[in-house]
Amino acid sequence: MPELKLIIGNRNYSSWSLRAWLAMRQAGLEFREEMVPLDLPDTRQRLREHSDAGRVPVLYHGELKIWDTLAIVEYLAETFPDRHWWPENAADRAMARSVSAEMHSGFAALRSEIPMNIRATNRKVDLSPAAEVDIERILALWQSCLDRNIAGGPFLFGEFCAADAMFAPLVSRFHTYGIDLNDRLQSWSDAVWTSEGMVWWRDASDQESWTIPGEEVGI
Ligand SMILES: N[C@@H](CCC(=O)N[C@@H](CS)C(=O)NCC(=O)O)C(=O)O
Repeated sequence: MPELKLIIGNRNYSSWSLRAWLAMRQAGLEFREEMVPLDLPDTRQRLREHSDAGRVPVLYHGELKIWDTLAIVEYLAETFPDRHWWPENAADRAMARSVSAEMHSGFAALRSEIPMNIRATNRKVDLSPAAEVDIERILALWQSCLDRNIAGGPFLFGEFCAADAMFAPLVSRFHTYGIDLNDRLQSWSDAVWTSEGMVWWRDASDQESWTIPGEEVGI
């Protein structure tokens, strides 16, 4: 089997890198990684060496290159069907894909107003009405997944799946900016936050030396 290599950005700030990496890590795949630190003078050129889209993550599987997080997850789900990427049941799987796609394409206000900053805690930001609407929708999405009460674990669809990875950066954001969750959502959020892969990624974020001023928001 050809080697898997994932190109990622800084762990502390690159939310899309985290999603792909965590899905792969929690699925138990062996892969190498290469980091392209963001917001440096040569970042743009280095990203373009991997993809004309100029963004991370990018996955190499031997000679094959896949970019954009959902495409990476779906490629891996096809290529490694023995691993757990999506729920077993077709209706659950359809919902997991729907919430993941909504995350992938939505919540622009929230994403720009409270960037992922894993190391930061106790930040306060005055959110716009649009970001508040995003939060309401996200909470409702999570609740509707958990209300399905799927056995097998504490995650959105029981066992950890790609949908949990898609929302992992929001778990981090809600933690950083102190956004309250009800008990049920908090226990899911804690399960993601303390999952093996997330703990490893958080520890590695703590050791990074880069600071991106534009991503340091809140007081
Ligand atoms: N739709 C893309 C979004 C990827 C993306 O926006 N990645 C950011 C980092 S989280 C990036 O590469 N930014 C380029 C830069 O900051 O120069 C995906 O799902 O992978």
